[in-house]
Amino acid sequence: MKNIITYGTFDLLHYGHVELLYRASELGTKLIVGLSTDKFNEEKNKFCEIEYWRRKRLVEAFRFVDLVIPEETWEQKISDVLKYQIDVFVMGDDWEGKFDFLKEYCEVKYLRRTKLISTTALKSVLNLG
Ligand code: C2G
Repeated sequence: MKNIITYGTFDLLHYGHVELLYRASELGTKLIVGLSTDKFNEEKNKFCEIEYWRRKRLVEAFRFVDLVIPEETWEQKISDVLKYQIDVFVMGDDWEGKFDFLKEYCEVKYLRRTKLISTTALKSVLNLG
């Protein structure tokens, strides 16, 4: 078994998110996703269009996602890595270097971000502000 974990909001789920999740899943045998709760998004100063339970249902729908857990704090990553015996922590490279402290516990990989798509761009197209 090779356990992978990644984290995100996955608001207005789009193919950039799917590419990241799929590529992360290809790195191992089990993919766990830490999904930012609505409350944590407020802490991240990130206004989220889609509420947590709907985002959870969407992310859980992918056959290559094995488990979705709530992401409630910045600090939970080390305990998650230990609790779920994570081998590889994965994030898009817009986070390059930000989670290198986890190298003490597992491999850390930053995958190329998918160009020309973002939740922000979708919001402006959908006039969501
Ligand atoms: N992503 C991507 N390509 C895009 C958009 C997003 O590869 N065009 C990746 C991001 O790099 C991230 C993941 O998809 O790894 C989820 O993106 P967000 O939902 O925007 O995640 P964010 O709000 O940055 O939350 O503790 C970490 C945070 O929870 C990350």
